[in-house]
Amino acid sequence: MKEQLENIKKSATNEIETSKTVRELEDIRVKYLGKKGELTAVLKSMKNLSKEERPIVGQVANEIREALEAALKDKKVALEKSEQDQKIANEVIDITLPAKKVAIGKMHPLDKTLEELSNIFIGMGYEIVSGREIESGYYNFDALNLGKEHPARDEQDTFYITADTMLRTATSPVQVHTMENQELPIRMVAPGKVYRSDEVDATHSPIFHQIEGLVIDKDITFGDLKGVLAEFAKKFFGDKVEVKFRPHYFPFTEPSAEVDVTCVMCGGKGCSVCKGEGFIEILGCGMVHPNVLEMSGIDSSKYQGFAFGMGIERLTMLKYNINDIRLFYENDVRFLDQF
Ligand code: 2NL
Repeated sequence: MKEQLENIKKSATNEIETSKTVRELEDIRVKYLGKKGELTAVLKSMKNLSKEERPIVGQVANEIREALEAALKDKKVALEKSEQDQKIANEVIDITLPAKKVAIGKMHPLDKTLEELSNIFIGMGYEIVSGREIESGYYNFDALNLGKEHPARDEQDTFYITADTMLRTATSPVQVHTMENQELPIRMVAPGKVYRSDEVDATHSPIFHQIEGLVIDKDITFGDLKGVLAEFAKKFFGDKVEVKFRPHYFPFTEPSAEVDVTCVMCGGKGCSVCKGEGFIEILGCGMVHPNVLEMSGIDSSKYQGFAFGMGIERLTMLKYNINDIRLFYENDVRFLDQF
């Protein structure tokens, strides 16, 4: 029986030493020390021993049980620690790995120009006003001195919804509504989408963006118009540009002019962008026609004003040397990333 006990001790000790997990260790405990365990079985069979043998074998058996319990406990502590170490090692974050690149979007070049234009005019005391994109013939044409026979009213040029409702062809209707509804003086700019029935090509799109300005007060002169627009041109294109006012015709202003600046590409020497002129046109402007003031209920003998209009796409193309308007609407990130 002693030999049997020694064998149990040997094999149990060996199994404990080579065990790899806390679970395995628990299985070993049950196998030897559990209710139906091998050592327990030996202890149970001791009743068959003689009176003399019983205490001797009993002592050995108890010593073995104590030794095994101690070995199990030590091994359990050791295994728990190594399992913990392993877990920590697995959870380590490698801070030397380069971070994932976060793709940050950019402002669209047209929005960038719009924001720049807005800031210039806000800086000069102008209010930003927006309005509807669907207008009646009165607000889109008549109120601007564009009579029933004006070519801009042609079905070929304007998107009609009904005979007398259409997509606005300029943002001027916003100014007309303001003249009708707002107290004088007025100092405003109206940016927004406008619509023309044009074929798409490198410089045309049926939807594009404009910003128009309107100032109405007592004693407003062409000198005020020149000062404001020259200041604007220098703020937008840079201090070095020369500004030229060239006589022009618009039905809604009298006198009217177009404004040119020295070519942003060649600085005035003459190139393909300015077609050898050295100057490029950036906007149209003029003193608001008395008919336009009167139609909106403003006494043209007491009040005068100036107005101007420019294309946001055109300004952006000139400023960044972009040669095709379609690039603005295709949203190719290789284009958008450049601004
Ligand atoms: C251009 C020219 C212009 C206006 C727009 C305007 C508006 C009212 C009264 C008078 Cl309510 N005028 N707008 C005046 C002159 C020129 O735009 O070439 N735009 C792209």
